[in-house]
Amino acid sequence: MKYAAASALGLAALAHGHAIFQVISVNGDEAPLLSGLRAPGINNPVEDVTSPALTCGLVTHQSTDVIEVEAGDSIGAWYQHVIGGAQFPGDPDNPIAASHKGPITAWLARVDDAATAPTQGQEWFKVAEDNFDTSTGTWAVDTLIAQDGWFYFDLPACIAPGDYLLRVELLALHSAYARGGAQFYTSCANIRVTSGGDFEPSQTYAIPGVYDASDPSIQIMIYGSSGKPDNNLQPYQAPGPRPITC
Ligand SMILES: [Cu+2]
Repeated sequence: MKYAAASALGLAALAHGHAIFQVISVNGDEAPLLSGLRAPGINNPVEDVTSPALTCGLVTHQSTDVIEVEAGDSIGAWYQHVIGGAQFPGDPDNPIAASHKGPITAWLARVDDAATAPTQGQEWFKVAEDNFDTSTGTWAVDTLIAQDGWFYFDLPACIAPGDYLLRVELLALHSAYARGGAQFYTSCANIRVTSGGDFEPSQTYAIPGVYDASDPSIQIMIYGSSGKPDNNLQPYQAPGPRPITC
């Protein structure tokens, strides 16, 4: 009986369907698993917007590899249910449970050396976001699932050469109707921009610090009058500033 109870608990834990950003790609070239990444080993979300873990997750995998990119490159961030991929063959919650609707955003912080820079105390600016398509009712997370766990964005062409931390945030809103119920899934990547423009951000943001738990993009009921997570087909924008424009 004791064993059976433990198994039932184990299955309940599997049902959460969380995810981890664990591989980066550049123009379709995939780096090895966890190469260049500061990533959590456990797929639990961060729900406290004041937690240091909001920055890059509760980091347990800390690569010192630096991924070389050029401004304008297509960057991919690969989310999977657990480190390495699916939790088991046929895992229906890989790359992430379909319930976990929400936006995905990408941020940069300029650093002296991406291999060794601390995640805390950096000055971040947003470079990309995918929110919600009101015409189709499609969230960024729906697109990620349709692309086998990949979120793609273009690194703006004006980004200046140098080292950066790249932060990717998947924000799951399925329980966000309650304060503190929004789920943040983030890792960061060490990148080196080898050619680009001369962009200098006019404004930067502390992470944590940029968000408030009561932000209407964070505490939000996404289930519309139909009962579906369609935000009543109203526009939605991820929390924080709009991405930079070149
Ligand atoms: Cu989850």
